[in-house]
Amino acid sequence: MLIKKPEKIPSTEITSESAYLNRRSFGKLLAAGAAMAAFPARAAVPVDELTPEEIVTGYNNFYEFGMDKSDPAEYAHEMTTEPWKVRVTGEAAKTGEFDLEDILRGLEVEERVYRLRCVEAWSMVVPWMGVPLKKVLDQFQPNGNAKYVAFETLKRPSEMRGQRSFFSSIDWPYVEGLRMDEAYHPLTLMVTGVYGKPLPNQNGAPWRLMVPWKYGFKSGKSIVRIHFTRRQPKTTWNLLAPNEYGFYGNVNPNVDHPRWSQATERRLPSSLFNQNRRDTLMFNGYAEEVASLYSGMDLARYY
Ligand SMILES: Nc1nc2c(c(=O)[nH]1)N[C@H]1C(S)=C(S)[C@@H](COP(=O)(O)O)O[C@H]1N2
Ligand SMILES: [Mo]
Repeated sequence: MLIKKPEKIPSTEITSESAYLNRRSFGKLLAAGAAMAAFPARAAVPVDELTPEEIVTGYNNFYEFGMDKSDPAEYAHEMTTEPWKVRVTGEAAKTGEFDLEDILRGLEVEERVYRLRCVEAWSMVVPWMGVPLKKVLDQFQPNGNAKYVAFETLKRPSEMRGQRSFFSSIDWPYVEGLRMDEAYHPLTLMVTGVYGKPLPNQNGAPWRLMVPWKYGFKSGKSIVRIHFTRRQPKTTWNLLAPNEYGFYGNVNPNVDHPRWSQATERRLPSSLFNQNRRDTLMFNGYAEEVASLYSGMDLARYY
């Protein structure tokens, strides 16, 4: 995303307010969506349609396997995902190395349909399967010094050809992080599947983060380390281009990327003739649920 400029953005199209998609049971989330739909900001409230599975699993960002959108689907099968160990470190009572199986044992997998908004100004609607991150983190009993949590992706150049690439300027492993209150928010999910199936490697098998109100780059894939820390962690894209990618990465139509507008997005499938462009919503449409996390913060400064 550092390398490729998105195409020019026409600013004319009037688009829609989105609502949660009612697929199966979302409990509280569905209730929140229904409440929002009852008081639409605009007249028409079309329900988001699911992005076709072949796009969700065929158009990916996973730089460990290359920079083209088709590279992850082509090469991610070279990554071994079994067994999968996760190292837990830092400010918590229970640290050490754990089998992913043991971490997930007994946790109920839910389906959550979320919009995914990439910082490159395209978006999808994806039926993820997963467990609330809170249920994962609680097991390790983070202590009072844990103000942030960092997530590290697998670093294994022998199986990840993008990590061997001369063209990559990323300092592997890929690291992302959240404030603890963001991590504990009920919308924040550890994803283990999509479209009712185990997560394909190109989407971050065997488990990846999904924080639906943030740009996609905040949701690291193929996580092997969880680190609780007192200090805001250094994160991959922020290190690479601090003026373009902040620590927060909250979806915000009012704060443009230095090289392009964030006011609108192309909802995939999108083509040259039908871009399927729509307005980008504050916090990707999840403001009702998450805006209070940032009250009093200057979001133009903490982008
Ligand atoms: N480890 C890792 N995680 C990553 C990325 C990456 O390159 N490496 N790309 C991010 C970006 S920019 C986006 S938009 C989403 C894309 O997720 P998807 O391919 O499952 O749609 O993954 C994010 N997680
Ligand atoms: Mo992205």
